[in-house]
Amino acid sequence: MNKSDCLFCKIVNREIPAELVYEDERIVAIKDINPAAPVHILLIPREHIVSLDQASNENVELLGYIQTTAAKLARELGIADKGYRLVNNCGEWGGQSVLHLHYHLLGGRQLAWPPG
Ligand code: D5M
Repeated sequence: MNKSDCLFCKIVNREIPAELVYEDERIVAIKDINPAAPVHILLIPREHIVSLDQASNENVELLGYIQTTAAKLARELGIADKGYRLVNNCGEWGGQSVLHLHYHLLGGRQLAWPPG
């Protein structure tokens, strides 16, 4: 799949509507269309990186920025005090269905471990 066929590139470029929670020059955050928790946000870099497996040391700052922004959003959304989870699904066995790197921010209920 190339960038022009990528669902999250289309969301980032506002070609497909999504419930935007946050955006800046590097990332957008949207509500997951199929929420697995009361709060379920996707943090998506504007840059098309297929997966964490495809990320390189050039992306280190971006990856850190996604994490600190997730923490900021968690606090703003009121899930930080009780706790939350930040998840990256990588590849087929990791459960990745959209081949554009993204992180799931999940919270608002007690989360189970280990995941399925
Ligand atoms: O996560 C991909 C996630 O993307 C999955 O939880 C559903 C969500 N998704 C799919 N299409 C949309 C749209 N159009 N808006 C919002 N959320 C969407 P993965 O880790 O790749 O399985």
